[in-house]
Amino acid sequence: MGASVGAQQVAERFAELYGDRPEGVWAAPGRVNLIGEHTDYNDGFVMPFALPHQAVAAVSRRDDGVLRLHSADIGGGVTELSLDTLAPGVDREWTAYPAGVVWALREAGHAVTGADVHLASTVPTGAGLSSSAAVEVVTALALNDLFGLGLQPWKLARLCQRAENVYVGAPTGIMDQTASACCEQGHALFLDTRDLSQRQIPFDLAAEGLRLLVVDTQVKHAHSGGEYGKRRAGCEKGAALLGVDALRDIPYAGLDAALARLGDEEEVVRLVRHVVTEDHRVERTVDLLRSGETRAIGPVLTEGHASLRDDFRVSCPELDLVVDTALSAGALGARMTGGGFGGSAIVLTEATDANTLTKAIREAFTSAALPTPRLFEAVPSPGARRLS
Ligand code: GAF
Repeated sequence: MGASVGAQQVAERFAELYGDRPEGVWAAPGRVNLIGEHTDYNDGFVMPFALPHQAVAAVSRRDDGVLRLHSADIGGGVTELSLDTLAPGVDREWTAYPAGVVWALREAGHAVTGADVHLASTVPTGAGLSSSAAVEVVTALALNDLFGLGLQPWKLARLCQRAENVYVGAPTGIMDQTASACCEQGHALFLDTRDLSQRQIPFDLAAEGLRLLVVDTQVKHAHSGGEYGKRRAGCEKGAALLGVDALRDIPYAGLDAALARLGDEEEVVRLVRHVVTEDHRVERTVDLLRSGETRAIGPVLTEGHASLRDDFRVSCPELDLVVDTALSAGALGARMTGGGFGGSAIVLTEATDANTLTKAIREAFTSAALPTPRLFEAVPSPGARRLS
């Protein structure tokens, strides 16, 4: 599938389904995270950028308390829901993401009276590239515009996170929704997840003769949901043992002393070490990019992978294979991206080496009798916006 789906095509399908043209068409992208993994629920730093792959929604208002949802990507017809019956933890289907956003908006007191929605997305699902956040954010942005709610993008991201945490029941952080809502073309987003303050960092790899490849292993290990929650709980335990609000409050310079205080809490020690060093890696990456030393971020990305593999333990053999193969074939740096346990890795490379690396990774998967991974170039793209 290509990276984009046309506004016109989505509007036409809407008209077929609902009998009239939509009031508008909106888009919200998936993301890759350059660095800063499993830091967002520790009040830490992250640095995602938007992909060209996006969820597109054609939407019209209704005033009768009915929400109608349809997806071009999932079999089945139109799902019709009554707004009064929306409740957390009930819906286990894809519809929980857009319906959860409507629920979160209404719970926060916003007058959303119903909608007809048709969605089509090119964000790969189950690949750690935030396909769910893209659906949430595009729904929130459309309703924000149509009902004149006047909510800022960061606020929409917060409501989408609430939809995911409470309505869908996934204990995720704020990174993915903020990335989809707030990223800008040609930039990575340096986000402080404590207060949501943001800086757009210019990130134009092509101009520097570089490429960033995304390698979707197409693997999703079944235990991912529960393991994410366990890591989060372990981090919260670490913060409590250390007497801080969140692990963000442990300064890098004070890491050894903090770890010593944790004594024989070995698992917590590993989690704390990852989070504190990862926050530091985000800050190093920002400094390097701001001083024009883009190639020097490669080893920082690779260090981040080792920390996720050995300390945080969220990698898997397929992600390690991508990283090891890319580095042996001359990549500047590589790491898993997103929550882990499958999904995607990113590889920073000289543009001139991109084909060699692609071939080496494909061959390594073939030799290991694994399905061929999906590879594409990640170009920092626009965040959520109205298309028509
Ligand atoms: C997933 C979550 F949704 C994010 O909030 C973040 O925690 C990420 O995993 C790990 O950095 O994408």
